[in-house]
Amino acid sequence: MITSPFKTTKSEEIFAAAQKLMPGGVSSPVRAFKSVGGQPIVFDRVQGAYAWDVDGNQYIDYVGTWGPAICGHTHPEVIKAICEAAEKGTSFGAPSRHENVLAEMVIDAVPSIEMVRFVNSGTEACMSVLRLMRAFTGRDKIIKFEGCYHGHADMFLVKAGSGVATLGLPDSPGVPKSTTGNTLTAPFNNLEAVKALFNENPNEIAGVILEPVVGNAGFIPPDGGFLAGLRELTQEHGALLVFDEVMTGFRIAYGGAQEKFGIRPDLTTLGKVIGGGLPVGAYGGRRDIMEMVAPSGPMYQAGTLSGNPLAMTAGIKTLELLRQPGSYEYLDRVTKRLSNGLLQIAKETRHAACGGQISGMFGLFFTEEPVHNYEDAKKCDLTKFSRFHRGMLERGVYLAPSQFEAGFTSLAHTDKDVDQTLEAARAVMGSL
Ligand code: HOZ
Repeated sequence: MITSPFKTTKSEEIFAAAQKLMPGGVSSPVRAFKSVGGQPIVFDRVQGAYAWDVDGNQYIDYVGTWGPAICGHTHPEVIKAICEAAEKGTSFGAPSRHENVLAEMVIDAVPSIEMVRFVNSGTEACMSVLRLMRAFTGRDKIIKFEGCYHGHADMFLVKAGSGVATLGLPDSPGVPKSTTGNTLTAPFNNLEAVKALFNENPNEIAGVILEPVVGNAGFIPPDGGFLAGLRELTQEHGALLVFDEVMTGFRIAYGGAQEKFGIRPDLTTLGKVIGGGLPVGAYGGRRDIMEMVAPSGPMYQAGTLSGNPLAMTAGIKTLELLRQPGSYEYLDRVTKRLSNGLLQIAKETRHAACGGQISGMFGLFFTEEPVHNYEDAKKCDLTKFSRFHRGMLERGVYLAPSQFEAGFTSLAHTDKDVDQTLEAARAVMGSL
């Protein structure tokens, strides 16, 4: 916790220099703190549940490098495995047995995955899966949901979440209308809207892609029956159901949202946790669909660093740690205490708020009404969130710098960390 006066002189110096070197001073937009104001904090190191900035401030970290750090940052066993693997080479560009091991672990864990292809990021996984959806069905149109984010490939930058929502950007310039013309959108949790799109576009829709629990418009779980309804509708119309489990995969359950909710999609995208903190993505699903991917089949997709031995090794060790009995029970218990505690404090300090958690993924909105979709999320009090964010930062709690991002805990977060976080929240909400 930060006890001495909060100083950020070095962060400011480094970020000022960064702004002359990189657009907005960052390598990815949300981390620039634009929507919450103030300067971003420049990190020096991370370990367990904590991050330290270049000025020496220590934070309880609820971003966890945006999800991958589910075992805690720099877990000694993950680091040891990476170092040992690095001795043998950092990139092969050839098959390695690490790929088999991680592929088997993914196939065993994720109910719908029979075959998997490794790529380098969630964006890459989603753009590849989209090509596969089209190749397999021979149809061009897809349905996505407002506020869901499937990476920054052109055809997904339509009413997207994450940084696009955070910065309040219209759909991005540079994306030709011809590229997004086949991307249809519906509000999350609205089956009627999806039905209408299927009826208006008979035999034209390749599939429906969604984050089964939205994490890129804040944390928004599916209403009862929504995922099952999508499964039925897609089957009825000969379309594919695709779960983007880049965030939820191995996070809300070892087998992801599809295990948690008992719904089997046709295809799934993964990222974040399966790379244990190194750059990885993956897509997988039914064998008959995956066999369309080159060189098995004609749908082309490739990558020099795909299946990278260091990333595979970090992923394998991370999944081994997660597989230990009690991991998900622990994540759920700690995160529930955090989430319930935040809601209780909001109530006591008379701030309208709603939120929740599933296992180690959580969210909090400052709003009167429940949040079922992106439109609801946009009605929340963004100014209050910014002030809350700043106050927490100054008290040593690092939250995602956007109302439109989920929070993440890890196996390294303790009850004491939660107590300290709630103590900080009480002080901040009391002063808003
Ligand atoms: N798209 C990431 C979270 N949804 C943000 C990544 C980053 O800014 O580092």
